[in-house]
Amino acid sequence: MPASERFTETLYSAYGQTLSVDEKLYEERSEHQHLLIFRNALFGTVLVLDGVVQTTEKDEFIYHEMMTHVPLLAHGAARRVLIIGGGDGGILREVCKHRNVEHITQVEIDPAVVELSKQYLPKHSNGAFDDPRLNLIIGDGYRFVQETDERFDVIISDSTDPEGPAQVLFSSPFYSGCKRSLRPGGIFVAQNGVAFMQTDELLTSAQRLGPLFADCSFYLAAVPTYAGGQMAFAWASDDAKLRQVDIDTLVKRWRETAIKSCYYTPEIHRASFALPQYLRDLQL
Ligand code: AG3
Repeated sequence: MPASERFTETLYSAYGQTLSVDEKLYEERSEHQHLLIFRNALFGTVLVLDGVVQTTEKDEFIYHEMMTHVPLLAHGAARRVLIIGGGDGGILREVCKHRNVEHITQVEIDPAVVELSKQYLPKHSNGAFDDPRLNLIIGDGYRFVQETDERFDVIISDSTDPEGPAQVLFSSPFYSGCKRSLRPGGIFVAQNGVAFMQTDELLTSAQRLGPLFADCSFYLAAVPTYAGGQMAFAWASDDAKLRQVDIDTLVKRWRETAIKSCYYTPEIHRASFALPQYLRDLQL
C-alpha cells in the first residue's frame, strides 16, 4: 500500500482531519456499522467507525482515564459500574483498576468491535474482558437501561457520535433509563462530542438531562484525535456536591486506589469542570 494513502474523517461537512494510512489492517461493514482499522505512524493503531476516529493507541489514555476516574473518584465508593458501548475495552480496563468495584456490566451492541479490538488493539482491554467481575452483554444499551433490574453507582456511556446507531444514546428516554438504573448517589457520564465543533450537542444533552437530574454539567479534556479542541463529557447526578469534591478528598481517594495514570490527576479532575465563557453563556 503506498504511504500516500490517506483517511479523512467525515464527521463535519466543512472540516476534516486527515491521517496517513500507513498500513491498512482491516475493513468491513458489520451488521451495525462500517469498521476500519489501520496503522498510522504518529498515533499507532487507529479504529474508525462509520468514518469517525474512535480511538488510537497513542492518545486513548486521555479519554478513557477521564471518563472513568472522574466519576469513580467523585463517587468515592462505587461498587457497581455500567458501561454502555465501549467495545474496544479501554473504559473497562480503567474501571477494572478500581479494586473496590465489585461488579461491572458492559452492554455493547456490536460484537465485531469487541473481537477486532482484542485482536488489533489488545492494550485497550489489556485482558480486562476476562475479569471475573465483568458481565459482558452483546445487546442494545438503550433497551438495557429501560428493562434492567440492576442498579449501578456509576454509568459510563462510551458511544459513537449521535448520528447513526448511537443517536438513541443521546435521547431523553435513554437518559431517564440511566436515571432509573442508578442507585442513590449515582453518577452518569457520557461522551458528548467536541465542545467547540458540536456545541449544539452539548445544548441538546443539557436540555434533556436537566429535567431528570438535580445537577448536570460537562467536564472537558483535549484528546488530539477528537480534533477541534476539548472533548466534552456530560455529567449528571442528583447531588451537586459530587461535582465539587474538594482536592484533599480527591488526593486521598486517588492515593488509596494506588492506580498509576498517564493523564488523570486530582488537580486535573477539579480543573476539568471549569467551562469556558462561551459554554457558560449557553447556561448548560
Ligand atoms: N467514542 C467516542 C468517539 C467520539 C468521536 N467524536 C468526535 N471526534 N467528535 C470513543 C470510543 C473509545 N472507547
